[in-house]
Amino acid sequence: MSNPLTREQHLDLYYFMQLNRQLEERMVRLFRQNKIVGGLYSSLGQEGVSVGTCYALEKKDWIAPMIRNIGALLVKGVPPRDIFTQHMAKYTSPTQGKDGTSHFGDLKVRHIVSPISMLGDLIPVMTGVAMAGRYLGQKIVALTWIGDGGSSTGAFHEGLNLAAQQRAPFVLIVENNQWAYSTPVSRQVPVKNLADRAVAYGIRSWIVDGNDVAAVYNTTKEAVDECRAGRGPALIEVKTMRMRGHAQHDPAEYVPKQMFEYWRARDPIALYEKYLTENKIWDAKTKAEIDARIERELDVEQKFAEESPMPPAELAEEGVYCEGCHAIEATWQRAKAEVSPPASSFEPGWEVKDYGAFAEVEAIRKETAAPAVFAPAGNAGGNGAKVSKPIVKSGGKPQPKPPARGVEPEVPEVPRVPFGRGPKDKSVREAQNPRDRHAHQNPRDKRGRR
Ligand SMILES: Cc1ncc(C[n+]2csc(CCOP(=O)(O)OP(=O)(O)O)c2C)c(N)n1
Ligand SMILES: [Mg+2]
Repeated sequence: MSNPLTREQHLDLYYFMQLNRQLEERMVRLFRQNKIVGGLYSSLGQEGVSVGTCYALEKKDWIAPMIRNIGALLVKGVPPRDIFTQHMAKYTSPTQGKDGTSHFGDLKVRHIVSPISMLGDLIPVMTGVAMAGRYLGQKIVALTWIGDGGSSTGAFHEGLNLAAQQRAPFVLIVENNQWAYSTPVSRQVPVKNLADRAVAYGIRSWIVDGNDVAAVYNTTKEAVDECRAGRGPALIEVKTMRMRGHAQHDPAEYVPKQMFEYWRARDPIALYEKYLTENKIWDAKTKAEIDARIERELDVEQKFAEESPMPPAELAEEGVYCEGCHAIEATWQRAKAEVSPPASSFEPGWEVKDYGAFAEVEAIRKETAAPAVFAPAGNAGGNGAKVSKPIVKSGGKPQPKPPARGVEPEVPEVPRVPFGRGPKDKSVREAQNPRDRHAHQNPRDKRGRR
């Protein structure tokens, strides 16, 4: 893990990951005490993703977090009390108790667009933010996250195509945490690497070990720099694991135990602690000081939230629609004349160099030696476009190579299990042992029930 981070920055990454984890652990306790009103989603095991990606941004840049990105909110400077009060629906929360999870933003100071629950919709929205920033001359980058499940929505593909076509300074982090509710990635996507989808949009992509915070930071920094230099957008797939169920109500009994064990041994905070120690970036005393600071800060923030009042009943009628409470104004960082006629005027007319001819396609195919989509059956392949394969990053550790395009990836068979069912459930037993199912279906089989 060689990177240009200073000691302070290294310690910052630890502070934010640990703050993220401790804050969420406290919220789990509050949930069990019935003090959390809304849904509670865990980012246990994914702290390195939220923190490492957001830490690569500048203050002026924009984010739009999803449910497992509390770490990014903390890096952006959102105080833990906002997260506590928001989940407890307190009057002192950013939404004054109108929302029970993380649907809040900060358009003025921290540049945070509120989450949108419809998965994928933040992609076109943040593409718009990126394009608007460029238009206004702000030199900003916009970044959002999407899950493996969310990457199968129409909005994902429409948004990414728009971003690619507009060369928007937009970074998309695809959080491949292996599960979408109870559905494993292999059951909803026929490719192993979600980063491979970037090829379809002609944009650059990376694959990174999401549990290696320094690698996540470095890769995102590279992608952000590319976007700021006008070479966006960029897609980064982070490989990680959702270490809890979808939300508090879900015990995740459908996840194979060995899979949890595998990823538990790759806990991002434990790995980073080891890295800091081995590289002599800290010692036991520094760690104890940071941990104590987190404890102190969270004590104060939680107390504030618990002692805060619930909203007055009358508030339910107010603030449903914006009645002039939000003034949305553009912050111009360039002369408007640059983007107004006559400077912005151009001669109408379109040039299509090869007239879209087949001959040109064949020439590209010969040049790249890549099989084209119109190849005979049994010779599956790409479209001949010159787009590089994802760059695989893991902080110096060897990573399995992504399968060559057109090659069937090895996807492990995972039994299909209905959402929320555990290993003792009939449907799970049947999925794992098909003979049980026949036993039920065959009325002549003595073990079967009629
Ligand atoms: C368009 C859309 N479809 C379905 C849902 C319901 N939903 C909420 S979270 C979720 C699973 C998301 O899985 P993934 O994208 O992998 O994110 P993760 O929960 O693993 O972070 C689904 C299906 C939704 N919010 N929006
Ligand atoms: Mg997922």
